[in-house]
Amino acid sequence: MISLVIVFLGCLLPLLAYSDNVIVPGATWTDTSGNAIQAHGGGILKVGDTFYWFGEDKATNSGLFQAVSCYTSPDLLNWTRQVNALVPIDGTMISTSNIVERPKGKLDVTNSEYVMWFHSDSSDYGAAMVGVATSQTPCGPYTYQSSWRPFGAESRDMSLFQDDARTSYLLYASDVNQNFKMAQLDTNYYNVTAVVSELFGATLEAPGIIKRNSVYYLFASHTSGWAPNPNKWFSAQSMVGPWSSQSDIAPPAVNTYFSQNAYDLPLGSGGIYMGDRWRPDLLGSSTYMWFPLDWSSGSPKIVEADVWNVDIDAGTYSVAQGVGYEAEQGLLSGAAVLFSNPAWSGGGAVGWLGNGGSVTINNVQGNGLGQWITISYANCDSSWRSTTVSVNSGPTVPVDQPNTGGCLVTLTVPVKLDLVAGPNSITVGSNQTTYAGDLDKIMVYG
Ligand SMILES: [Ca+2]
Repeated sequence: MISLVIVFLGCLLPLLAYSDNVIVPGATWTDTSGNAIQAHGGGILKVGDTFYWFGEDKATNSGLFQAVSCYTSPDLLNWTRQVNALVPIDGTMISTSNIVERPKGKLDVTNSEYVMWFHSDSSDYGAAMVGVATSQTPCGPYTYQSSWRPFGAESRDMSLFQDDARTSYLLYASDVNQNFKMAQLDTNYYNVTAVVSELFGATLEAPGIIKRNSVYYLFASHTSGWAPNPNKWFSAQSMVGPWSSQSDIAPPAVNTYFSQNAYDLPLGSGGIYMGDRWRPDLLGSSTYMWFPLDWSSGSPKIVEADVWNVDIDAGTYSVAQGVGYEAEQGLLSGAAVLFSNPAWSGGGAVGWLGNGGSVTINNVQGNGLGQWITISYANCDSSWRSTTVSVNSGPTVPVDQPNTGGCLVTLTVPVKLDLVAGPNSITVGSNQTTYAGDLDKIMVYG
């Protein structure tokens, strides 16, 4: 009997540990082997019923080229790492002393060939080229072809947009990132044939396009290095424009929930914003910020979803409804102080956490399973903070807190915790010698 139980657990635990049925922006996402997903600045290619996610492997935290990874998934939730799609080649523009960013793969039906485009650059970003690689299979490995400047002009941040089976476009930041250009590809997808649109002086990066009801929606960030900014959308009836003036895809104060666009995937009558939460001092720990894109207001907006699910077949998404607990209702300890301001949820928050200050929120209802908790906080420093969280006086778990861009601007960060079924006490800010962000509230999911 005992051995039977052990065998059963041995089979069950990996499934519980590694399969996930929700998307939690900002969490460390793991693949089906339990390793952190390394696919930054990524792009999605769908072939049949399989999604392929290409991205930058930054596991060594270097900005220099290590590999373009390839992950596959049937559902956008569970990802299996495959062979690397592109690996460095000494003495070329894709050596380990150069830059390969924002890889995007498309199927060229003319040649039945997969073609990957990427930002190909020198380590000082002075070369400013595009690179192209080709393969007979979606994950590759791809064969590097060449790097060059489209029409002799600079190309840095870029993406591909496939309009129909035979028509694709390069979207790229050109001319010292001042002018944003869209150029049609040739039928092989090996080169560009003509610039079809140019947004002069737009200073855009990190582009993507979703075509919806025959309207083209361009999504892009502005230029602020690794730091986030309010990402924008533009629309046009045709790829040759004219393009609308820019509009926000999220409240500008939150800087796109501290993320930058990487790819935009159609989903039913809406889409999915796929962004990166860059962490420049620890690039490999940068996380993925995917949110539903919703057009119900008539224009695209990010749905602020801390925990959500997607149904590929139905083309729909569902946002988990959590239970909120206000920090100001908690028990303050040490140097912690109560802040009052109508800008906070519930009118209050708790500050001076860490360095001896903490707050304990009691009667947090748990279900006895692992649960996602999000911490809503403000950090008006110019750099990241971190906080600790502990359940029922148990071990403290560190949680990173990016700067929020304002002392009354809140963001959420997720952490998965084991709550007991019934009431729990959650303590924030204990056992740390740095100052945590000001705590507005926590939300408990599941
Ligand atoms: Ca509050």
